[in-house]
Amino acid sequence: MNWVPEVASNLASKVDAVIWFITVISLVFFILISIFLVYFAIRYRRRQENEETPYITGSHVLETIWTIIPSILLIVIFVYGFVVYKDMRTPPEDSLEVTVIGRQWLWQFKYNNGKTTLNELYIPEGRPIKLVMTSEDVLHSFFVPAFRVKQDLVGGMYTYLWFTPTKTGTYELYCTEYCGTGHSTMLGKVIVMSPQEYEKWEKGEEEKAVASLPPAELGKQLYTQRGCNACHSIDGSSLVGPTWKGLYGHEVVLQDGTKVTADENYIREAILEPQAKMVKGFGPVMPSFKGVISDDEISDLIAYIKTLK
Ligand code: HEC
Ligand SMILES: [Cu+2]
Repeated sequence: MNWVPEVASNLASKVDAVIWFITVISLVFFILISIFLVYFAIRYRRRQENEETPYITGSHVLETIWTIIPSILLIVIFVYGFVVYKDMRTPPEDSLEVTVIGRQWLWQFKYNNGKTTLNELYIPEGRPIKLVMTSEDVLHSFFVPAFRVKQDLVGGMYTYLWFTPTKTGTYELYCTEYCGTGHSTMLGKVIVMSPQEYEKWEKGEEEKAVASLPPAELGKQLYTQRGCNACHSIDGSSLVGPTWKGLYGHEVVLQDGTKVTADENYIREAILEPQAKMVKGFGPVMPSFKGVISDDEISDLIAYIKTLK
């Protein structure tokens, strides 16, 4: 049985240690107090009619003991927690910085090499990572259980957190601040790569390997990678945005009542300037993907949408 999530950062075991420390102390006292409670209830129960409770004036020794021991324990808990907290709030000087932008309802990551990714954070193993975070709209909260880090993203200011990933792999990223209709789909992945793999990724060498897939397949991957799935279904149901099922080649009714046929150019414009033509019955919540999604990727997405009849 897993009591706590996987341990995949340098901070994770420290946080776990504090939690176990507090949990064990609490358990010991809980059991001790429960045993005495039951024992005393039986031992000093009323045995006969008219039995009078004795008048007890107290014991200085006992009172001193049960004041001082818990006080010391609480101070130890505080100091231990504070030391770990201080560590978690102090990123090393040589941290690799990534900018995180939260918006309804996706995660955007910006790297020093100019790359931008959506809903997928790429980082190397074994290096301290500092995330500098902000929100474009409401409060969001960045939470990766395997790293034991959680921090709010607040509009108009920067917050940060840091950790050193200690294991390669893919880890779940959650938004843990209720941020509107799409909150539950505001999920992401943290991809921890070996330093060699990361170097390749930074230079963009791995993209060629993927490009051998057919466009519609690539588009299908982009649908989740770029976070379109947070708002668009492919099965005909309406989420925050209209479904993509049967979109291509059909007429779309716009807010002003006019109709347009959803062809390649319509879809392209919808991605780059979502508010240029508003679909009837939907709000202006789709973020522009200008500068985030390349022309190639738009073509792949269109190819994918074409397959959704
Ligand atoms: C935050 C929610 C949200 C996300 C994320 C989102 N969209 Fe949208 N999208 C909408 C909404 C709402 C509309 C309808 C209003 C409008 O036209 O802007 C829409 C409309 C569209 C349309 C026109 C659909 C139609 O039925 O006419 C296309 C095409 C589209 N989006 C593509 C994308 C692609 C591609 C992505 C991912 C790269 C994406 N969207 C991500 C909310 C979203
Ligand atoms: Cu959120």
